[in-house]
Amino acid sequence: MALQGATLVPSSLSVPKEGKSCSSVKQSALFGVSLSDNLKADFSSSALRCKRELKQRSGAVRAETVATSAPAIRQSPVDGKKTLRKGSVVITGASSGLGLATAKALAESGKWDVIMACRDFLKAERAAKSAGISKENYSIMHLDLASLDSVRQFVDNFRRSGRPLDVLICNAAVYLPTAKEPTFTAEGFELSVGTNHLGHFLLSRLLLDDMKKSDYPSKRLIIVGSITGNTNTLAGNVPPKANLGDLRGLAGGLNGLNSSAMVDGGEFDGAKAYKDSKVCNMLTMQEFHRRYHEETGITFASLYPGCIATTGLFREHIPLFRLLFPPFQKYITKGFVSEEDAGKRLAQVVSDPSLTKSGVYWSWNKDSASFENKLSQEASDSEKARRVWEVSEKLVGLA
Ligand code: LMG
Ligand code: NDP
Ligand code: PMR
Repeated sequence: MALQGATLVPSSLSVPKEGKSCSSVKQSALFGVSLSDNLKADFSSSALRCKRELKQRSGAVRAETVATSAPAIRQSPVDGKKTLRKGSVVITGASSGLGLATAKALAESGKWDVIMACRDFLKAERAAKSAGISKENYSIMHLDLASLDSVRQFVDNFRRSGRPLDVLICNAAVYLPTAKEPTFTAEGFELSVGTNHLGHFLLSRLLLDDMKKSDYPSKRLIIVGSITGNTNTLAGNVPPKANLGDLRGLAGGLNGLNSSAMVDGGEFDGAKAYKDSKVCNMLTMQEFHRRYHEETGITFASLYPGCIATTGLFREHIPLFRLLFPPFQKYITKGFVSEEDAGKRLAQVVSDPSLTKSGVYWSWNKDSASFENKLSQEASDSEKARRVWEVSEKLVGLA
């Protein structure tokens, strides 16, 4: 099918399960994939082409098991050499900042077909073009995480496209630090937690089935976290601090009417809502790991990519903040990282053979070396993770 890649890999190759059976070096070599031109040409980056594909394929491909149609590794009948197709990675919020930089890093590696899951198609197309991502390496699909209908529609469209799913990156986020009153998603959840956590929760729960079907050697589900949700750090102690409390607001539906718009049931605070949403993200990753890692072999991971002080995340902040924040992070905290470097970090979590450990929250030290970071007490509380999971399931209609 469309995604069949062709390259030379070691014939001693075996399919690793969570980095146990296949050595890093082998896997790294194995990922050195190049695609033949006719296969590259099959990958589209335009909306029209995407729609045409949908029309042509709808029905027929709907329930196709992608793993059988696009085996990750094939042995050539001619010379017996084993080949690995390109990986297929979905990145939410790839129209700017970290998501865009990661899309670029992965696309440029030549080893990935990048599906940019974005709410604004034209913006995403322009962003991909101006980042210089070449057409054959990406496509754009519509996804608005602030609408659970849109999430379901995305999953449906993705399945109809017949593509395999090897890696999912839950990256998109909104941050509303200056909002005085809460705003809401289509279903009436406070916008930050609704988008950053609940939208991704439904998306990843649904797409888990698709990932299970993929026979790609190293499948990964990555949820972007942050230092500011971790109160075991200086940054996590800048007020307002993250705190999910007893989840009474979340359990009430975050609707700001008969329940608080905040997870802990308190007064609305946009900056806190964002930090709370990141705690939910990091707890969800760990709960995924506990529930599904052994059964599926999927690597579940989160990360703090560094302070990318120049991204669109701060678009709602006051101009003075936007002016001072980058130099503050660069020269004072020294936590600053460029969008490009942050994209490379996230790309490592996607495909570096040494980062296959599941249940980990990755960070990078001053020399830009990755390490397993420690989460705050709340962000590593397994009982809270289970409750966030269960309450979220109800809110998104999975339970
Ligand atoms: C809240 O305010 C807002 O109310 C909320 O709406 C939301 O925006 C939220 O997190 C976002 O912020 C919080 C913040 C406002 O208040 C504080 O941070 C007060 C400080 C509380 C102290 C935190 C306790 C943790 C322990 C701290 C120990 C102190 C150490 C300080 C020393 C740091 C260095 C090691 O604050 C602001 O909005 C200020 C904006 C901060 C970013 C810019 C800071 C500018 C500093 C000057 C930079 C100059 C440029 C450098 C140029 C270098 C040239 C060589
Ligand atoms: P950006 O604002 O640059 O990127 C956020 C992306 O999310 C954009 O593409 C945006 O789309 C998309 N998005 C927002 N709402 C929705 C929605 N409803 N549906 C679909 N997509 C949506 O911010 P960053 O790149 O900084 O943030 C990316 C991730 O990195 C976030 O998870 C953030 O929490 C995390 N992070 C960022 C740090 C930083 O310092 N910047 C530090 C630590 C973590 P659009 O372009 O249409 O607005
Ligand atoms: Mg923070 C010591 C290091 C450090 C780091 C790594 C960050 C990251 N911040 C640090 C320190 C401080 N910050 C200090 C000392 C202050 C008080 C002056 C401070 C303030 C501050 C503000 C007002 N910082 C912020 C804000 C924001 O609005 C950002 C935020 O909280 O968004 C939720 C932010 C951030 N600081 C960071 C990072 C990574 C952010 C971006 C938020 C994120 O994505 O989590």
